[in-house]
Amino acid sequence: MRRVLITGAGGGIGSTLRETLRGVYPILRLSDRIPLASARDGEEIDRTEISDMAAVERMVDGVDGLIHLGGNSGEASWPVILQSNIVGLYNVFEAARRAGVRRIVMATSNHAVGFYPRGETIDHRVVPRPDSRYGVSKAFSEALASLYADKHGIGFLCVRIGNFGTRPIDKRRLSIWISPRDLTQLVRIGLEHPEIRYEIVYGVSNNRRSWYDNSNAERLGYRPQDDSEPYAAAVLAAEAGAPADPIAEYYQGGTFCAAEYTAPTRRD
Ligand code: 15L
Repeated sequence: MRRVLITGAGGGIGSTLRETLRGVYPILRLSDRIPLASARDGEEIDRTEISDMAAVERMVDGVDGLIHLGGNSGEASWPVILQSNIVGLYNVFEAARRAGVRRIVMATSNHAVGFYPRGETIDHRVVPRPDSRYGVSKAFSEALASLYADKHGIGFLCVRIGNFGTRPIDKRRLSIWISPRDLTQLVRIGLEHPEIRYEIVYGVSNNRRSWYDNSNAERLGYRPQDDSEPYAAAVLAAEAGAPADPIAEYYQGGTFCAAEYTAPTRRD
């Protein structure tokens, strides 16, 4: 990997990877629709709105590996999701194919499978159960990645990211948290592992309270260093007595499941 592109490089995950991947590859190309801090040694700065195919073609030119974090990172109206996460995503994969990009690490999300109950442990083989329009767009990204892997031979690591941060922020996130160093490790596996064709893994640390069987990531060499448990007592104490929505509490996707919920009976 000579030139690695990070889309959405101005977001929380992107700006962290800008630091943790600094010097790992000869050139990091950093792209976002918002302005980014100026390029340092070994960096290139790009400003692209991914719904604009001509701009996306320029963005991927000369790139060997791509980390796709761009698009909308939460629930939004259908027109917003459609532009950023469906049209924009298609543009990135299709332009990458034309440009000969060999590897893509796709930031998908726990919300592609958010309607699995918290009582169930799920692995990388379960069918999607999206909990939002955003979750549907992430399930779409996994399907589009599968097509580009099978038909065009691009290697894909689809990482269903839980919640990224320096610490878990609430009870739900104790089960899905991922630390910066663990996500960096997973992203590097996605770019560097010699045998990746199409893989789905969970982007979570080694959390004792995990809802995931992440054996596929382990098979690829992932050895997470962090666990949310040392934060658990403080997180739970801060939440004690707070009113809980029964739908949000029941499902892994939490409030993404409860939002706009109108089903008369719960599907387990
Ligand atoms: C996600 O997929 C979002 O990008 C992030 O903002 C959080 O909402 C996270 O899921 C989560 O579930 O905590």
